[in-house]
Amino acid sequence: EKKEIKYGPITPAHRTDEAMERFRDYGLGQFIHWGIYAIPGNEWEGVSARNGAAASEWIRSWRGPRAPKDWTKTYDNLYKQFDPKDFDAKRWAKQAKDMGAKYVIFTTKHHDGFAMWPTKYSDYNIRHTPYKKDIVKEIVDAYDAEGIDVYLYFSILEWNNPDYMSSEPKTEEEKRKSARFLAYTRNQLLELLENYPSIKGFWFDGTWDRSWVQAAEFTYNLEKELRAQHPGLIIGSRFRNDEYGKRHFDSNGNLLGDYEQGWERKLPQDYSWLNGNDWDAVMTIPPNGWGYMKDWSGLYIKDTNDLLDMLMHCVSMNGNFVLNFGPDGQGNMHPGEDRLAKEIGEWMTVNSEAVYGVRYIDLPLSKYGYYTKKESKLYLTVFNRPVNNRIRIAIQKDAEAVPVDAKLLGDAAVLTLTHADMGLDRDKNTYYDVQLPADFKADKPFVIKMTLGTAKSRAERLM
Ligand code: H79
Repeated sequence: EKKEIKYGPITPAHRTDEAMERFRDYGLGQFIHWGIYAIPGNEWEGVSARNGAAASEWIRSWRGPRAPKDWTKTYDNLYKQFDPKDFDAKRWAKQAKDMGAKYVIFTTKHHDGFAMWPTKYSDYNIRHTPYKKDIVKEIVDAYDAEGIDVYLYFSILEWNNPDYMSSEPKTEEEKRKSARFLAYTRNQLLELLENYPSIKGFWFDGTWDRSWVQAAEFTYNLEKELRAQHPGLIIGSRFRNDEYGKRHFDSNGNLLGDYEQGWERKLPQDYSWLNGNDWDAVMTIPPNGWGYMKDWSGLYIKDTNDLLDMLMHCVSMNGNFVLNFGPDGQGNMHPGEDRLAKEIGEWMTVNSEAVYGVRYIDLPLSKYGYYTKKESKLYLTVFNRPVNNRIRIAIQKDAEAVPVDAKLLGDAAVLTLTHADMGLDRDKNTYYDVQLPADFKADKPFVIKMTLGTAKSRAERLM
């Protein structure tokens, strides 16, 4: 039964305007978590704030065994040391470009409340650090210049703001505080749009507390206001909830905002879970930890093949894969991040055709890798190469389009493609076998590119 909802979605499901089509084509994005948490780098006095899956941007809250006695005060004064001598936004933008990222999401303000732009609405901002300059502007300008779309990460919650509360305001005093905090948040968001008009969207966070959830009318109106000020603006599903407190999706199950933000450090396993919605998945390189972590030792660090697997998993289901970087307090990426960015970029140079602008294709799942599709081209990115070098493509018997030729990306040679009708599920499917040359060497995943045509056009080609 459909519920009457006052504060449901403002934009239609599956927007078809140019800005949204662009979002849909990105494939790969970069996330950057940078703030004053980069200074401790997940440690107090050389000791990790949390063993195992530590999130370094949470150090103010998670404390750790060697935190100073007044650690929150120590933390709130770190901005006085923030002076990243090596920071060069152009260098980061160039690196992102070389990696193949089509968009970047940059932290303007995390849960600690520190603003990386010189906001008029709080003194706790970059202007009052020794660095002084507007970091958000430097990022926006540098990435714009590389043709990489910019999205701003913005956390609503603020640990150090006396006006912020996590619970629902009850007393008159609390209601005044809450109203002040909402007005402040509105001011900051409008300020970001005014200062950085070239940005394409927002990635919201920290919206789970009751103080925000109870403000459904306010947040609904604010979303309208943001959209009115910035046509084409793309907003994720974490921004707000309906009047029943339903977050991400309203009480009728409709997506709130333009893309689903539910995939943080995890990926959907089944295409049907996504309900046709646009989405992104954001991923850390260590198990957890978005801000700079000095010490990666003892943690499982994802390697290039892990990340490419996740990238193809996402794009094969119409999602964008956003890989996080946590630069240090001087403005340098972690050396491990530099290496991964380079390796992903090298792979993308040959294979990005299977990543950008591709769509899901309804084929029986392949045990070799992931399918993507663009117009009449079908791609299979192979992660698991069979010992007989024969890659079997199963296609539904009633499919209108079948592979009519095959080659490898980065290699001009035509591969042998044979039709076979003797597979295990042959009542439903028919099969096309691509034969890899026995002397073909690959130490990375590789992409088989096929043209889709009618079975008849295939027969004619073979004549
Ligand atoms: O910025 C990175 C993390 O610091 C941030 N999001 C990424 C992009 C992040 N903040 N919190 N979390 C991730 C996880 C939070 C989980 C919880 Fe809750 C918040 C547990 C309790 C409060 C939300 C509400 C999830 C469960 C209840």
